[in-house]
Amino acid sequence: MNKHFPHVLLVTTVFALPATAIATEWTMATPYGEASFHTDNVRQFAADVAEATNGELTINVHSGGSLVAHGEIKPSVRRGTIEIGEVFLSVLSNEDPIFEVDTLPGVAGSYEEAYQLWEATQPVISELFANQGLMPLYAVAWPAQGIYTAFDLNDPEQFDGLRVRAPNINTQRFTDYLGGSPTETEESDIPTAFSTGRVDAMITSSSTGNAMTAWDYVTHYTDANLWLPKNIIFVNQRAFERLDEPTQQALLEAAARAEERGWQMSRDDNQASLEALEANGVTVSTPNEAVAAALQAAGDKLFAAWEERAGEQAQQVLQEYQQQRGN
Ligand code: PCA
Repeated sequence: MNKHFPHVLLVTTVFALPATAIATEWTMATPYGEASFHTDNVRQFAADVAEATNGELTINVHSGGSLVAHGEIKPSVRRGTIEIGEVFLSVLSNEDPIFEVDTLPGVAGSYEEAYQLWEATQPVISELFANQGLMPLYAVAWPAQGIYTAFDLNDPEQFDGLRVRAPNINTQRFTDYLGGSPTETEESDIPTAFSTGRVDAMITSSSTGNAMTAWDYVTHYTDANLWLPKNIIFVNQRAFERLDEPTQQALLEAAARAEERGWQMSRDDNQASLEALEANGVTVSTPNEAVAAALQAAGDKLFAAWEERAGEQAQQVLQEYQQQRGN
């Protein structure tokens, strides 16, 4: 330290900072826990953004609904209380039926089709978000949904009165049509729901079964390939506009990479999770004929009910997707 000119050091330090060094910090809320590949992907996305902007934009990720509950994430980003969030897209179905088109059976039964469906619906979804001052950044599919039970599911009558945990309204309807009794439960509440006997079964993916150590509660996973629903990551439009142009670009580029990486992570995590389930003693199988027929009948009903709810725009988007897919 220069005893005679202490201010020299101070002045040098201040001037050493670049003119644009007012770093921005964003708060991000996600609904799924640290064991989810979606959260992994979000964390990599945040790290990419920090690196590409030299720390000008830092995204602080709060996973598992720890800061904001799932249902409050979108309203909070809308209000600007937090800048960025992730939700399970189909939980927005009460706002518009287009948000639940990825939780309908027979629409997209593979990753390729699920991605085509995302491409087909993205413009409408972006428009609906934009009307609320929000901007989607990317979306990533979960592995196909299946059914976890504490017995070998081989007869549709086993659905009678079965208390099934479901992640969204359409899965609840589907459960209803099968004769079961659905309960909507957040991922983080799954262990309590089983341990307190509130549910006997659940519909979700291999990934969530693995992340939630399903083998603690169930013995069988019926890999029914019901549908591949998505999570969507979105930002408050005004917060985005407050960023300078290079930072906006860096964010969008990191989002594009996160989308590509996320879909691959989903495929890989599906494989790894199916193996983990089996390694932990869960029997994994596909539905037998009788169960498949019951799932098909419930699925047809679900689809018909959606068509009735859906407006012209949603139906048209679905038709365009189906034509592109070659149906
Ligand atoms: N996991 C999430 C959504 C769909 C999935 O596979 C859940 O069950 O909550």
